[in-house]
Amino acid sequence: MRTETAPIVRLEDYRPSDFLIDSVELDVKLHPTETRVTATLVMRPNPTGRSDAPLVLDGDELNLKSVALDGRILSDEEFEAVPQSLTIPQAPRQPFTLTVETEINPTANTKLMGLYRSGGNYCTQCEAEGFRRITYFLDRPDVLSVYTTRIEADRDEAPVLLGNGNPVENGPVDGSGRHYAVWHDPHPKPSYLFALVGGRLGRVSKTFTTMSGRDVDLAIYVEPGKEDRADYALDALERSMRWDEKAFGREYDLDVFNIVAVSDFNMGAMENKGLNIFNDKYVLASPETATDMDYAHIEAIIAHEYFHNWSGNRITCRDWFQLCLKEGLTVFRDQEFSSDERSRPVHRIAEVKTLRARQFLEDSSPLSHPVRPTQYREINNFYTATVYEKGAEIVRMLKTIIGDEDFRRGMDLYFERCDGTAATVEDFVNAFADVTGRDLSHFARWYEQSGTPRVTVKSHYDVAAQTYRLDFTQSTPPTPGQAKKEPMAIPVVLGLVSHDGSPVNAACDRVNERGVFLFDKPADSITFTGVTSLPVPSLFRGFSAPVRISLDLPNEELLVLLRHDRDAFNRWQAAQTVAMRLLTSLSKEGSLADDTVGAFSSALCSFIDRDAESDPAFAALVMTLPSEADMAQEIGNDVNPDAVHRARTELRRRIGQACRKRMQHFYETLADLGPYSPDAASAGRRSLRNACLDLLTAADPQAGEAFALAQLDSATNMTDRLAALSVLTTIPGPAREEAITRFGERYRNEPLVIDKWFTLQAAIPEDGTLERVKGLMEHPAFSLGNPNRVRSLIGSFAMLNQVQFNRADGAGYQFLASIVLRTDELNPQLAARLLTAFSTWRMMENTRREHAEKALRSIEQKPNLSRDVGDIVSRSLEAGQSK
Ligand code: B3K
Ligand code: ZN
Repeated sequence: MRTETAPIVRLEDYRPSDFLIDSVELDVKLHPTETRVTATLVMRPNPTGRSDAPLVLDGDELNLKSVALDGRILSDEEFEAVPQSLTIPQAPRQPFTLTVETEINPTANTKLMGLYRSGGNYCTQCEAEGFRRITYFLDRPDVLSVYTTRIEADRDEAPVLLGNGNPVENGPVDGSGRHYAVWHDPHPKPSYLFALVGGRLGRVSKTFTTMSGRDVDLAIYVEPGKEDRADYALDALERSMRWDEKAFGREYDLDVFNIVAVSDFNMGAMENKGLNIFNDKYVLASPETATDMDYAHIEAIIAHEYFHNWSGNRITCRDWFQLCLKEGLTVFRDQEFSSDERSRPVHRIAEVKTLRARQFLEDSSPLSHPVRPTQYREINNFYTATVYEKGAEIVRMLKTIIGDEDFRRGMDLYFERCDGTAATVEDFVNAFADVTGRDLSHFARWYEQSGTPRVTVKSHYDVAAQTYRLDFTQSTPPTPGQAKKEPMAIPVVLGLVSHDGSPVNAACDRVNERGVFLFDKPADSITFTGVTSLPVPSLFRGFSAPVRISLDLPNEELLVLLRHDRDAFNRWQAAQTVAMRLLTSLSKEGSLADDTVGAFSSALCSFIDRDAESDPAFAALVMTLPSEADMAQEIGNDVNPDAVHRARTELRRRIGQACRKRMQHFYETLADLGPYSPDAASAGRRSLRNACLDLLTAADPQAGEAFALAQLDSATNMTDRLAALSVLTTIPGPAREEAITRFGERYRNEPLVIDKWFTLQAAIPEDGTLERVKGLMEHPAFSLGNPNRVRSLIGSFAMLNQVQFNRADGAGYQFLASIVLRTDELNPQLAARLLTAFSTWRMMENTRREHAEKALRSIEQKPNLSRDVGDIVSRSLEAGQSK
C-alpha cells in the first residue's frame, strides 16, 4: 500500500465495536503451506454499538474457504470477502454463530506476524494486528472472548502442541500419523493475546506453588539439546512470580505457564496468555555463550512478560492509543523487580542511560510523539521508547509524588476495579486520584504532551540571611503537531550537600518529608533557611523526572556531589555532567587545558580509591564516559561525528593515563578465579575489570592489546571473552584480525554468539567498516530474513557506529536505505525499525544532512512501500520539525 493511501487512525474517532464475540472455537490443522483454520464465533450485537451496522471482520492476506451463519453456508451474495475483510451486510440483531474457514501458508509468511515457521516449528505473533492473518475477526483489543483451541499436526513434524490457557485433552487422529491437542483459556482476552505453537522442542520445567497454595506447572520449551540453557530463565520466572505476589499482591491464574523460545522473532518476546513466545536471545544462556548483560536482559524480559499477565492481560487496553497503559506500567514493574533483585542505584543508572539514549533521542527527532499518541498510520511503529520507557517514568513520577503507600493502594484499586476489562489511561489515573483525593489532571498532561522538558536551575546563597534560594524555570521545545507547550508537573527530589560531606540542617516548606518539591509552573523559586555555609544542591535525585537539566554549578561543586552525595544516582550524574562538559568543549574547540582534565581525573582517581572496591558495578559506571551518541545529542545541531569521536578518544586516553596505576591494580586483582556466576555482585566485578581494560587500552594501546589477547585466551566466560575482543577491535592490525577470525570460527554454530561478533565488527569506527559489513552479509550465518541477524549486523552499524554510519560521503546512509528497501519486501516491521536510525539526521552538519535527506527521499520514492516504512519515512522527512 502506498503511504498516501494508508488511512490515519485517530483516538478521537474511537467508538465501541458494533458486535461482540463471546467465545471462539478455533480448529487449526497445521500444514507447512496449507494450514486450515476453522473459527466458530459465538457473537451478538454490542448494546453500546450502532444498531444498523453491517458486520465487518478484519483480515490480512486471507484466503476464505467458506462462511456459515448459525450452521447455514452463506451464498456469495450474502457476504463480501477480500483478503483484508469479510463483510456481512445483513448480520442478525440477536446472538448468532458464525463459522469461518480460511487457508493460510505459514511457510510463506516472512513478516513474522500471524502464523509462521521458525526453524521448522510453527508459532504465532498476533500483537498488534496479527490475528487477522489467521482468521477473519474483530481484531481489536476491546473485544474480549473465551478461546478454545484445537491444534492438529503431523506427529513427527510437531510432537509438541501448545495453546493458551489449560490443556484439556490430546490424542492421535486415527490412522493418519497426525495428532491433536485441545487447550481452553477461561479468561476472556483480546485476539492479540492468542498464541499457538507446534514443533519439535525440548523442555525444562518445575512446579510453582502460588500464595494461595495452588500448584502451577512452569515449562520452557527450546530447541532440543539446548535445555540446560533455559535454566536461568526458568529460575527468573519463578522469582518473578514470587515477587509479583509480594510487591503487588498479584497471583497467577492458570494451571500451567509455558514459554517457547523461537529464533525468528520481530521483537523481544510476547505475553500471550499462559503461552509466552520469546526471541531465543532472551531465554537461552550459558556462561560460554551469554554475557552478564544477556543474563540481566533475560531476567528482565521474563519478568516483563510474566507481569503482563496482570498489567496487560487481566486488564488490557481499550484501543491501541492506550498502549502505554500496559507497556509503560509493565516496564515500571520489571524495573522495580530488577532493582530489588540486583543493585537499585546501578539499575537506575542503567534505566536512565537507556531512557536518554533512546527516548530523549526520539523526543528530539521528527518521530517525537506523546506517551499516548493521538493518531497513527501503522500501530507497530508506536512500540517505541516513548511509550515504553517514558511511560514507565510517568508511573515512577506518580509514585514519587503520592508516596509508596498511596501508590500501592492505587494499584490495588486499579487491579480490582478494572480486572477483566479493556481500560484507558484515565481509568489508571483515576484509581490514584480516588485513593488520594488529589486532582491529578495536571499530572496527566505527561501522557498528552510530547517533547522533553528542559528545567533550568539557578542558585543564590545569601550569607547574611543564611538563606539559599533555587530558581526553577521550565520549557518544552515544540514537537510535531504540538507547537505550543504547557508547563508540566515535575517532581524534583532534592537535598543540599555540604562541601565536606557534613549534614546540612536547612529547612524549606516547599519540600515535603520525602524530599519532593513539585514544580508545576513555568517558573518557581524555593528558599531554604538556616543554611550556614554555601551548599551544593543535589537535584532530581534518582532522576526523579524525565527532563533535561541545566544547572549553573561549576565543575568543582559538581565533583563535591561525586564525593559526598548520599544519592548514588547523582554521584554518577555529577561525574557524567563534568565529563560531558569536557567532551563537548574538546569536540568543539579541539583541545582542553591540562588543568581541567587534571581536576576531573584526580576526582576520578580519589573516587576509585575510596569506592571502587566496595561497589565495583557502580565504579564501572562512573568511569564510563558518555557515549558518542550522548555527545551528539548534547551538542544538538551541526554535529560532526568525527570531531565527537576524536574528543572522546582523547579524553579516554588522558583519563586512562592519569588513573593508570589504579586501573592496572583492579585489572590484576579482580580476575575471576572461581566458577562463573551471573549474579549482580560477580557481574559488577567483571564490569569494573573490563572498564579498567578499556581505559588502560585507551592510554596505552600496546599494553592494552597484550592484556586483551591474554584475556581472550584465558577467559572462562563470554562476558570476559567478548570484552577482550571488543577492546581488540579498537586496535587495528593483524592481531585484531586474527582474533576476530578465531572467534568467528569457534562460535560458527552459535547464532546468538555470531550476532555479538557481527555487532563488534559493525561498530569498528574506521574507514573500511562499511565494506566489512557488506562482506559479513555474505557470511553463511547471515540472513536478511532473520531479525536478530539483521539487527546485530546492520542495526548495530547504523545505531552504534556514529562515525561510519554518518560518513561524510553519505555511503553509510545509502547502504542503510538499500537494506531497508530489500528488507521491506520480506519483513516491513524489521525494515521500519532499521529506518529509525535516520532519526538523528537533522542534527548533523550540512553535508551529512544533505546526504541523509537524499537517502530518505530515495526510500520515499520507491513504489509499493509497506505502511510501516512509508509511515516512518514520511514522518522523518516532514518539514518544520524542531529538535
Ligand atoms: N507486547 C509485546 C510487543 C508487541 C509488539 C508488536 N509489534 C512485547 C512486550 O512489550 O512485552
Ligand atoms: Zn510489554
